[in-house]
Amino acid sequence: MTTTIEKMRKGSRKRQLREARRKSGNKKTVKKPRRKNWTSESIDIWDDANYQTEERIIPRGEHERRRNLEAQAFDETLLSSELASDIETDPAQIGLVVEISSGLCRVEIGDKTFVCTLRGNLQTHETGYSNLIAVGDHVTISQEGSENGVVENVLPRRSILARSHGRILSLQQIVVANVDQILIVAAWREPHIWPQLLDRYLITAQRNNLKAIICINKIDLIEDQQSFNATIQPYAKLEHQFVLTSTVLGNGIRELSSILEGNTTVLAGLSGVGKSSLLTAIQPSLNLRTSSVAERGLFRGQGKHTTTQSSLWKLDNGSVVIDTPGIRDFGLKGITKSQLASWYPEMKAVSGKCRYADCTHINEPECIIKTAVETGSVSKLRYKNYIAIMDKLPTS
Ligand SMILES: Nc1nc2c(ncn2[C@@H]2O[C@H](COP(=O)(O)OP(=O)(O)OP(=O)(O)O)[C@@H](O)[C@H]2O)c(=O)[nH]1
Ligand SMILES: [Mg+2]
Ligand SMILES: [Zn+2]
Repeated sequence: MTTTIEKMRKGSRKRQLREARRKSGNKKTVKKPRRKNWTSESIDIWDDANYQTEERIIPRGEHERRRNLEAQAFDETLLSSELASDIETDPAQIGLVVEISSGLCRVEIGDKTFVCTLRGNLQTHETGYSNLIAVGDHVTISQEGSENGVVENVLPRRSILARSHGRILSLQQIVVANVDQILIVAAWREPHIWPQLLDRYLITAQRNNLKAIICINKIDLIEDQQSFNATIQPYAKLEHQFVLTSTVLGNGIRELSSILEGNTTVLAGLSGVGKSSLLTAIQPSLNLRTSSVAERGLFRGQGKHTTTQSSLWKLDNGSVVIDTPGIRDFGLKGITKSQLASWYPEMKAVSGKCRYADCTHINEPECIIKTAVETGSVSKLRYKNYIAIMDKLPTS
């Protein structure tokens, strides 16, 4: 609801800015950010091939000029007015970002949802991130009509899940914000389980200080119990919650529901593993879009996503979940070869006992990790993945 007082506030804000611009002698109008259609075809998929950045490029110095201008305008008049404190503390204006698409976002305040643009003076500049807001963010908005608004500020985050930027190596993209835990979903088949990816996700969870839960879905597709056990046992042994599910047979759904209860959880996993299906199995009324690998018409379903945007849902059991499009990789940027073992808790536990202090645990003699692999206290599968991941890391 746009109250008269808010309209007045907006009107006077514009007047103040106009006046300040006139005084500073700069007649140029500040361009509004490009508005894209909410329903536009462009999709925000975190797959390297399709990756798009929302970073806007502004001329050097423009950011500072705008800040000075605002400061100048508001120094003069607003400070003593009651309106200023009103803007900062009005709890009705703080909302939760539940979906983002091409520069627009949906913000929930109570039982209302507003489609919002971002205030032009918000910049990614020097934040180290390629995006300004993410699903799960708490933001302040000013309303424009009953269904629209403008995001004015992003409130401090208690946690983030980030991934390496596809093209600009020094940047990271915030995938979601303010979550407690990450549910790593893999399918036993369709798409085929890929243990190395599980290890990469586990490293990402640790780097983001998020509790990780491993979920192996589609256990109705187990064709050989022995080979299943051999593959998943190393993961069941880790100190993470571990759940086996089938949305077809109903296995593990109640257990998964209680793991989510009371927490904010982001689901991550390849496209087609069944993330949306699991959420719908927990709460059928969600009825999230899902589609089979065959329907996608692609081998292993790795190229086409059914879920195309992250979206936040509040479930009846009191949990908050964020469904994401298939994320192939979070990137391990910043980890060097000599640090990799420290992200494997079972290796870290015995580290420092090798003959060489900078042992990479591959070819060096008298290596305690290699001995641990032989005796079985470090799994052969996890160690094999360790070597494969190591191969792609920089030396220092
Ligand atoms: N056999 C079997 N199929 C499943 C199971 N869970 C989901 N599926 C099927 O797997 C396909 C993909 O499921 P989705 O839930 O769309 O997968 P997703 O992970 O959300 O995929 P994206 O949205 O593309 O990231 C659908 O056809 C589901 O019916 C399961 O436990 N067993
Ligand atoms: Mg999905
Ligand atoms: Zn070693």
